[in-house]
Order: sequence, then C-alpha cells, then structure tokens
Amino acid sequence: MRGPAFPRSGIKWSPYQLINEENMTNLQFGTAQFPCNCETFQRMDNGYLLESTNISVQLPAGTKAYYTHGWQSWSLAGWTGLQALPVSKPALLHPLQVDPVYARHPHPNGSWVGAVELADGNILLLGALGLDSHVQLRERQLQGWYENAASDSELQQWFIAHGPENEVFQAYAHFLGERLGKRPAQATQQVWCSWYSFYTAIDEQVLHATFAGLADVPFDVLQVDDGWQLAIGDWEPNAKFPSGMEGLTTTIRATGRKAGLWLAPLLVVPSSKLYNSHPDWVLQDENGKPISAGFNWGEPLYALDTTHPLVLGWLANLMKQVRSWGFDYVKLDFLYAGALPGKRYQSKPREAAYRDGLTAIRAGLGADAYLLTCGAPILPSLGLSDALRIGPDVAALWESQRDAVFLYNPATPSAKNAIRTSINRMWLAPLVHTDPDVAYFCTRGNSLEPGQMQLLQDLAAVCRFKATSDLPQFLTKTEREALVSFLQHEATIQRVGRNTFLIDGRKVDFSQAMTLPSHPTGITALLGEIAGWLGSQPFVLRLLGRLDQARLKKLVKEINNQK
Ligand code: 9PG
Repeated sequence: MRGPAFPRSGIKWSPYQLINEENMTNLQFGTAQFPCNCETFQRMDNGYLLESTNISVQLPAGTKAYYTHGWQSWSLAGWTGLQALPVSKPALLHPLQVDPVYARHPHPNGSWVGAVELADGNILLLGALGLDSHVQLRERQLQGWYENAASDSELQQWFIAHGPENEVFQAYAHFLGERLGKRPAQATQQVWCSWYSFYTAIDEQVLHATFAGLADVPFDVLQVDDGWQLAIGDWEPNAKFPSGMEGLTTTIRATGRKAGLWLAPLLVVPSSKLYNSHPDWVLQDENGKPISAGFNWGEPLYALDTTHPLVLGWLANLMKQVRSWGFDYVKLDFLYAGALPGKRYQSKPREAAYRDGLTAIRAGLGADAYLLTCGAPILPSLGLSDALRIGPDVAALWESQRDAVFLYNPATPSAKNAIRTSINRMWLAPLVHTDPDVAYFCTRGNSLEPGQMQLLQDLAAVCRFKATSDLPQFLTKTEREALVSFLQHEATIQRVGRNTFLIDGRKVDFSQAMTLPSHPTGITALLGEIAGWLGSQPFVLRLLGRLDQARLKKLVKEINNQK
C-alpha cells in the first residue's frame, strides 16, 4: 500500500500580498474609519456587507490582540498576540487537530472569521458568510480570502463590524444564521457519555451495570461512545456486544430516556472491510494516494469522498440503520475528514463537499433525531447540527506540560484547553447548541482541584449543555447529590465580560484558562522537537495506546466483578 499524502491545496489568491492603501475606500463606523480594498458594499445597521473573493482592511496603530478562530471543534479559538503562534506538534496529527492547509501559515490566522482588539477596547471583526474562507493578520492589515473563485450561483460575502466585542460577534452570528440556517427548537439534552470513563474499553456488561446505577440521575440521554464498532468504517457491533445494539437501546429506552450512539462516519481505516471493498470511495490526492486524515486507534486515518454518490447513499443508509437500532441521539465525530483538501470524484470546494455529506447524513437520520457534530468544521456544520462540540476534549487534568509547553498544542485533551476554546466560541450559541464536553463530579482518579472541577461545571452551565461520564459506581453520596442538583437546576446566566459571567448572580471568571504558554525557545524548543518527532512515530502512538488499554481493561474488570 502506498503511504498517505499530506493534505495540501493550491490557493488561488496569494494570502501574503499587502494592498496599497491609496487604492482603498473608507468604511466608516462613527468617527472611526477603516480603509478597505473592497468596492461593492452595503451599509447595515451594525456593520457592512461586502462582496469579494479577497479583502483587506487597514488597521490603525495600537492594535492590541488578534482573535483566532480554529477550523474544527478541537482547533484553538482565542485571543492571542500579534505574532503567529508556534506550529503545533506532532505534525502527524495536524489533519485531525487544525486545518492542515494552514498548519504552517506564517501569520496569525483563522477559519472564516478574525478580529482585532483596538486601542480603545472596541474590536474590528472580519467574518465570511460563506464556506472555504480564511482570515489573517498581515502587518497592519486584516485580510480574508475564499479558496475558490466564485461560482455563478454563489456570493462571496464578508461582514465587517466595529464596536463592543459581544455586539459585534452577535451581529456576525445573525448573518450566519440567515445564510446557513439555525438548528432550532429541540431542547438541549442532558447526557451521560461513556467516553471519559471507559474510553474504548466498553462492553455490554459494564454499560448495563452503569446504566442501572444511573437510574435515579436525571439524564435525558445515555450515550454509547467509541468502542462498540467492528472497525472505523465497519459500523456493526463487535464481539463485546453479543446482544447487538438493540440490547442496549431496549434497556435505555425502558427507562424513558433516549439512546445515544457515537460514530465517525466520514473516516475509514486501512484494516476495515469498507476500505478494502471500496478503495475508490476514499479521498485522494492528484496522484491517487489516499489523503491523510491523521492517525488514531493505532492506524492511519483516511476520509470518505462525500461527492461520490455511492458514499452519500451509504451514509444515509448507515444513519437509517442507527435509527432502526433505536438510537435517537447521535454523536458524529471526526467529521473534519469530509472537508480535507483533495481531488474529489466531483470537483467541488472542500467545505461544500463536506456539507453535502452532512446533508445526506441529516436526511438519513430524519429531522427528529438529535445530531451532535464533533471534530467538525464549524461554519459548514451550522444549520444541520442540533449541537456542535465547540472545543477540544476535556481530561481529568488541568493541563499537560508535555502538550502545552513542549508540543505547543492547545487541541489536546485537558480541562484548560476545553475551557479556553469553548468560552471563545460562545458567540455561536444563537445558532446551535454549544457542547463544551463533559464536566466531572467524581473525584476518584481525578487530578483536577475542586476549583477546576467547579470551572468545568460552570462552563457546562453557561453553555447550557450538561454532560458527564462519571461512573455511578465511584461517586460518593455528596458527589452524586451535587450531580443531581446540577442537572435539575437551570441557572440564570449573564455574560459580563470576555471571560466573566454571572451564574445565578455568582461571578465566575474563566481567565485562568485563557493563557497560552510562551513560545518555546532554547532547551524547551529542543525538547519540543524531540517530543514532536516521537509523537509523529506510529510505534510510539501505538505503545502509548496499549498502556492506556491495559489500565482501562482493569477498570472494566473491577466493575464487572462487583456484584
Ligand atoms: C472517541 C473520542 C470521543 C471524544 C471526541 C474524540 O487524536 N486526537 O487528537 C483526538 C482528538 C479527539 C478525540 C480523539 C482523538 O476525541 O472528541 O469525545 O468521542 O473521539 O474516540
């Protein structure tokens, strides 16, 4: 088999060019003026709508900070300095943690939207209303471009606004809702999810024991995460589920809750039956090499080509199958795979191709299923998802020194990473339910301090999306009561600053999660290179995975032996 190709794309407009200020027109916001290279624009109440494949706005002196918006759920969103961040490591994981096209981009940049904080505390936001667009800060210009020239039917629009941060982001969200739609009306769900306790070590017995222990805890959904399937691509129950998926859904539904299931439907691994029976369904580069979607589960990851009609049919049928097993809540993960650059069966911008895939998925599921998208490119998921994971995974630790300092990787699992990016994506709340990942109540095996656990619970409250993976077997009486009252209580939330909220009148400040480590130099940089190299070696990732598996198997055995 040929090795995977790293995803790249030829971007038409050079994102590096500066525009001569003399050729610009002024955009006026009160007394503030911003020269812009764009000619067709429309003044709205709260900003300008502009139409252009690329755009440059000249900034005044004294710009203080840049807002970067990561491509998919796990990619960093946050306020940074005016220098590009170090390239995160390991590179093998770029396709699954950032937009790989821009992993080494030399300027501060982000997907669809960027903003700067000006000397007076107001912000200037440049946000695309269409897909396949990117923003950067290049010297004193905020610039944006669409990766593809406009098709006849398409408007390549931008929104520019100036003013207080909250108002400006809300105005942008309003236009996104008009263009891409909002998924509405269903109430947000309170979810127990198997991942953050068992990881892939789940089996039927341990799940039944856990569901029984959760009988009196007011969850709406009991969700089975990764570990039930034969392989990534082969979405049938494996030998650990001898009663099949109905065995689980029957038990869950008998208690009046919804059954939830995790899948990664746009991914495929080389060991799967799917990959071997349909190699032509896999996203490839110009030379016919499969495009790398990263590495996980001890194997390279590939993506399905969602412009292939047979793939679209297969996706819709898979979703129907999941519904017929009795699942009404689905967590679809690693969805970025559908939007990686590559040569598609039908030539189409990569994010439009992804959105077609998600549309087929939604059609297969039906409008009444609750769809949580995860590892998902943000804008192309709007209007089709009920809920969207808005940050990287949590973990029962605040921050990993290795990942944060040496690898400079804010997309790896940790409480701090999850809080940072989720808070900086709260502006999406009018468009989709915002899932910040689970909170913890159980202290067993948890290295978070009480204040840090509280901060994750507060994050869930402000996102209005409450989930946990805590095991009823290990919750103390007090912890269990705290979980139940957290689920029963609907807090009043008021945002009073970028990182501060009033929760039932109590001031909560998330600022401690916002800092980023200093850029690695000297010995830190050297150790980072070594750690980054090791982290890109499949044998190292396989070894780390095996150590985790051994610990988890012990845990599951312990519970299964309890009577
Ligand atoms: C199941 C999990 C859980 C979790 C998801 C997702 O290698 N990685 O960078 C990486 C990132 C996230 C991740 C797994 C691997 O987690 O967010 O809730 O469902 O998949 O495998």
